Amino acid sequence: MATEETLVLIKPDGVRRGLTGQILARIEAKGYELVDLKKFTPARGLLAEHYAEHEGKPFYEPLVEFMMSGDVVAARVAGHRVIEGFRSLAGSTEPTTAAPGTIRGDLGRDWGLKVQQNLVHGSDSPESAARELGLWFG
Ligand code: IDP
Ligand code: MG
Repeated sequence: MATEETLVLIKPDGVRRGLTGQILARIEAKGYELVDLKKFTPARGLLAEHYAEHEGKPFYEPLVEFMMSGDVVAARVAGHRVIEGFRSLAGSTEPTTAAPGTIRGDLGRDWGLKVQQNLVHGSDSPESAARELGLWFG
């Protein structure tokens, strides 16, 4: 069986705050493999496809604007059960209540904005991972 892969994004807040290395180090320290990495400012079209499931929600436009506001680091990450494992490392969506010990719980906070700036994205299922890796890594 091929090793499972997931898409991790370090969002613009993580890159701007200089947390890229710390976040990637947590992934490596957990034992997952960084297969490929790229850094660029994503275009609206890519983000619209990536976040299609959220279209129409109140935070959708702020989310897209936020994600276009600077460079993102995209990582192809591999390992047995990495999809579930990275979601566990990341912590829950809302950084105020994300568990301490997680990326969002240790390094994130609520800034009182229309969208939660919560440092990272991780694919949430094998179907999402395949779709998102195709979008970001082609
Ligand atoms: P996830 O990143 O934990 O999987 P999703 O529900 O997929 O969370 O939402 C995508 C992103 O949209 C979140 O990471 C966060 O940045 C933002 N977001 C989600 N729900 C809300 C909300 O209720 N208010 C503000 N921002 C939100
Ligand atoms: Mg999600």
